[in-house]
Amino acid sequence: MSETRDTRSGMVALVGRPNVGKSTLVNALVGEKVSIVTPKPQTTRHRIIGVYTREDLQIALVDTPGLHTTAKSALNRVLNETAVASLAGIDLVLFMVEAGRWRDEDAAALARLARVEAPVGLVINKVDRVADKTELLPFIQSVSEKREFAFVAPISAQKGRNLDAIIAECGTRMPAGPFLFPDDEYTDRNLRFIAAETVREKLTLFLQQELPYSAAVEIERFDSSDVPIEIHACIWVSRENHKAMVIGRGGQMLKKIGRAARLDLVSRLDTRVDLRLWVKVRENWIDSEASVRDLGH
Ligand SMILES: Nc1nc2c(ncn2[C@@H]2O[C@H](COP(=O)(O)OP(=O)(O)OP(=O)(O)O)[C@@H](O)[C@H]2O)c(=O)[nH]1
Ligand SMILES: [Mg+2]
Repeated sequence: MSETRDTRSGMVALVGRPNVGKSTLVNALVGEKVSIVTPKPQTTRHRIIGVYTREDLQIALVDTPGLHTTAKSALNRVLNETAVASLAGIDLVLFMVEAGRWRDEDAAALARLARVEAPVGLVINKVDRVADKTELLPFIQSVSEKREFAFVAPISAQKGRNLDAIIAECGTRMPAGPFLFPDDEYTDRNLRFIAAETVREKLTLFLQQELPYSAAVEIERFDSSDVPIEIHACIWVSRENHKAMVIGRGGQMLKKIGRAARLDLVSRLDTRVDLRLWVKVRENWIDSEASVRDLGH
């Protein structure tokens, strides 16, 4: 007789305004860098799945772009749409906020969950930043009253605090059934995507102001048939003066971005990587829905 395991498996979406720490939590739970993280809002631009697997349980954690209210450009609109569309077929939603900070954008993000049928858990992140813990309780109380939450979990995604509680709360709400992903797979994204995101992460980290939001990365060549793996990436910017900023004086900035991205990829792929970068201008691409979609969003 064949042996059947009692397993649970389901989908959990992380939702919240930009910068609350959704991607950090996905990475911490999965134990791998699935989704890029930067101190700047609107870092995540795609629906990215990170897979948590243990013997009897698999949770597909769906990272989403932060929901924002300043939906001025076509890119902004597409990001919000991506986040909301990610809620289809979800078993549980984690609504994430920052401890002690409730903003209009949090309220707007929560409002978008009004018609969601799945249970919604409240995750209060960055509790490590609250020095006086007595301030935490009234904050948790006031946010919990804003809708019916299945549970409340104060955590620090960055410091790894109380993450067991998240797994436990998610685990009990996952339907019984076979795993959705092979148990050695930790993301639904391929290396090509990961390479593009790694370049975008360094670009966002090293360049100030609004430039990173108007930059996209496209992989033009990805050849892993030999060592080193050969990757050619194009950084698309929306204005001519942005191109000069990305390249930097004497090409210094582009070199810095390339070096940091390459080192990251080498340690992740555990092999040598030959990464080449180009910068090209596509005028005002963030304002054109066709260009936004064309560049992979
Ligand atoms: N102090 C502290 N910082 C955190 C914690 N979790 C995340 N951060 C920081 O918060 C910033 C934003 O984190 P992300 O994970 O990129 O946030 P996000 O919600 O995915 O943001 P978007 O993708 O823009 O929607 C980064 O600088 C993180 O290092 C935490 O528990 N404590
Ligand atoms: Mg993110």
